[in-house]
Amino acid sequence: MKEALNAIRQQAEQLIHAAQDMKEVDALRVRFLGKKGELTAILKQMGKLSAEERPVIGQLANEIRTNIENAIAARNEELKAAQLTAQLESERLDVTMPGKRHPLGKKHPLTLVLDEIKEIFLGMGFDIAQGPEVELDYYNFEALNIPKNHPARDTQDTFYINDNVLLRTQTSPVQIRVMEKQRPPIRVIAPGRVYRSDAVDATHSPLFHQIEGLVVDKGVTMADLKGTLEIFVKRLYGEDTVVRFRPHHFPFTEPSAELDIQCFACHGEGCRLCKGEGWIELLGCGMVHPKVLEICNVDPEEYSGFAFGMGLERIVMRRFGIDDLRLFFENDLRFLDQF
Ligand code: 2NL
Repeated sequence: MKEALNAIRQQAEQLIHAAQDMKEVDALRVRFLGKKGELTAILKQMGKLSAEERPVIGQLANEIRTNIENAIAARNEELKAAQLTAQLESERLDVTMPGKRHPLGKKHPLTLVLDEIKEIFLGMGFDIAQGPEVELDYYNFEALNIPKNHPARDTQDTFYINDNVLLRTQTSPVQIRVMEKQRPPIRVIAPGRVYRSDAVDATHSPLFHQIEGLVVDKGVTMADLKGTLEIFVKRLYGEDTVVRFRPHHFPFTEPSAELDIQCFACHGEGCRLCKGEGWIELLGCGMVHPKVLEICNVDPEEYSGFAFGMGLERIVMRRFGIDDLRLFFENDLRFLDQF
């Protein structure tokens, strides 16, 4: 029996030491120490022993049990440590590796310049107004004193959705809506997309951008118009910019004018940029027509106002030397990355 016990000890220790995971170790515990285990099986035969042999064998059996238990605990510790080491190894981070670069987008050139223009007018106390791009004929034309037979209404220029609904051809309807809703004093700019039924080429697009402005209050005069727009132009193009106002005609303003800036390339001499003119046309403006005020329920006897409008694309093209309008709308990253 002594030999049998020693054989169990030897085999158990060997197998436990060789076990590759804790499940295997547990199986060995059951095999040797369990209720139906090998050690128990031997102890069940203790009855056959003599009174002298019994305590000796009993002590040996207890010793072996303790030995096996210790071997199991030790092996489990080893396996746990090895598992932790392996896990740490597999999760190792190289903190010296270079970080992943996330490409940063850029603002679109139209947005860059529009942001500048908004900032200038916000600085002069203007609010920014917005309105629908799908408009009623009434707000786009009728309320602006553009009569039914006016060439600006020509279906060649306007995208009509039906007789009364169209894509706005200017942002003036936004300002008409402001006048309807808000009593003077009014100081707003209305930047946004506008639509004209034009064939696409280097200088035409069916979608482009306009910034219009409107000031209505008691005692607003042409001098306010000239002063405001001159400040705007000098902030946008530089303090030394030379400005001139030239008489013009719009159905919605009276009197009307166009504002030119002296060509910054040739200083008025005439060159390729200004097509020999010496001057570059920048915007249209005028005193709001009394009929337009009346239509919006603003009493022209009490109030007066000025308004202006400009196209964004041409301003941005001159700023960056862009010669083809289509570049703005193609979203070619080789173009957009340059700003
Ligand atoms: C241009 C000229 C202009 C206006 C727009 C306007 C708006 C209201 C009343 C009166 Cl609500 N006028 N807008 C006035 C003068 C000129 O735009 O050449 N735009 C590109």
